[in-house]
Amino acid sequence: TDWSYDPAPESTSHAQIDEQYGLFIGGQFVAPQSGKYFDTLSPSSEQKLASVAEAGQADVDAAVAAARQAYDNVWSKMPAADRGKYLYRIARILQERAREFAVIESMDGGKPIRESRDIDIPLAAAHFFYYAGWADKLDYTFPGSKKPQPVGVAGQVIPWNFPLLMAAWKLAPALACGNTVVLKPAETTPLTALKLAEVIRDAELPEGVVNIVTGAGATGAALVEHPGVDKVAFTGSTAVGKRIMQALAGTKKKYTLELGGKAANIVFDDAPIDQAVEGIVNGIFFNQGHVCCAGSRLLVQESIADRLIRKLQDRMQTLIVGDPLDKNTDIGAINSSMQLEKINGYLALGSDDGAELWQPECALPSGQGYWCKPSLFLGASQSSRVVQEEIFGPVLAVQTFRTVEEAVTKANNTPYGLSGGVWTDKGSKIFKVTSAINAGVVWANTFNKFDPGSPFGGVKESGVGREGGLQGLKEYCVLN
Ligand code: TXE
Repeated sequence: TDWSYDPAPESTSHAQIDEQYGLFIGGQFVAPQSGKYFDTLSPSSEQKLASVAEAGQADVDAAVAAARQAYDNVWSKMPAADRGKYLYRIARILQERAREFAVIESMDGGKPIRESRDIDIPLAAAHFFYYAGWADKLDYTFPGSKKPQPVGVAGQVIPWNFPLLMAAWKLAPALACGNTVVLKPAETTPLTALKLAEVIRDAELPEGVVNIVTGAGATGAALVEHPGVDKVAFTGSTAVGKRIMQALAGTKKKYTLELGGKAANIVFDDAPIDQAVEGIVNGIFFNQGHVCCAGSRLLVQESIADRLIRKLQDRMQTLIVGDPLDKNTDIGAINSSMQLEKINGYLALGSDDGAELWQPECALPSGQGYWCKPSLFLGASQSSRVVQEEIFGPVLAVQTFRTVEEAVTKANNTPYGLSGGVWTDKGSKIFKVTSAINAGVVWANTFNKFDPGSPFGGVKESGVGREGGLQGLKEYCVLN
């Protein structure tokens, strides 16, 4: 689907970033009670973009109290069709301000403007449109249930790889069925969530229905562990997801966790090879590889391995690493110095694991910024760390296989189960392999395709529950 949308003529192309942002609580921007702020940087220039409030326990208490009040007095009691109207309004304003959001997303997070303009922002608006439509259609929708009830106050914690889109994934279904929300964006990319707070204010949502608290992990922990929160939704690392699960054990909170991945793109010898190369490139280099469902492993059938790898290397020679705001850029800046350090740690591992590191002769921007070349690990063994662990960068581990069974065994042999890809000309092979792969989503002859109507989520260490579609909505409902 082409999610792009011609912004309305009044659309601002110009990014307005304030010097300082407070917390969005009870419909207003307020100062943090501790008076503490932190800087958010541009990963391409390492320059400060704004200072942002750091929410402490008292601020989280205030945000949860505001959400509770809005839940009890207004939002859960409102006719469902009216809730839908508010969501449509948010979607429409996001479209009108699409260019501004795209520029800020690329400045704060480092992703290429082509991606934030054509994917992140329009798809975020599409999520609000999609769930707006569900708001008044929930009665009798779920088998055996008369009228689903909202869960209550949702505490939502999101990561830095798709800042606005993750906010939309979390907020839209929660609001559609009558929950109120406290949302915490990631500390390296808070700006589009704060801009979204402005949109929510401009859409005149009742005060306290959406509250946004910025801060680091401690703020997230205070939120998910807050006794006033009824439902937790988290997207982030498997390590933190496990910690949250432990903290919630014994409470009655509902939760969904969307965690890491290590997806295999499996290419059979009968695949359309040029199309597969494009899919592999999109699978691992989209958003610098900061994608939980990235196709970070390539499994290629031995008989075509040399030819496919040569074509892939030729294609990688054409990739441009550079300024996120330049429309020609394919790979932008790595999101943070910490993430770059993590990726470089894996690149340094390579030969120790018996794999051979290959990178194209591409130039990296000189001077400031966090940059990484697109990289391949050739001949990686199944037990190597580059095959087993989530790198979350533009790094592809390449292995070969001979039979369908070997491909499936290798694909399933990691702790994760979020996504996968199959490339073949044979429909029967598509059915056989997609059903044998133990993952939440498996694409065939394409990769990284999203739709608000499609549920997304993982098995094994990739998480619990689903987001998107009707299944994602169900996670925010109590069904009687
Ligand atoms: O993740 P964290 P990090 C993976 C990826 C990456 C690694 C580390 O492999 O390299 O995780 O990234 C908040 N209670 N993914 O350190 O810490 C935090 O403030 C509650 C995959 O950034 O999990 C941020 O808002 N919240 C992933 C969010 O959790 C806590 C996306 C994610 O940060 C918390 C991101 C706590 N105890 C990273 N500690 C995906 N599934 O797409 C931190 N946070």
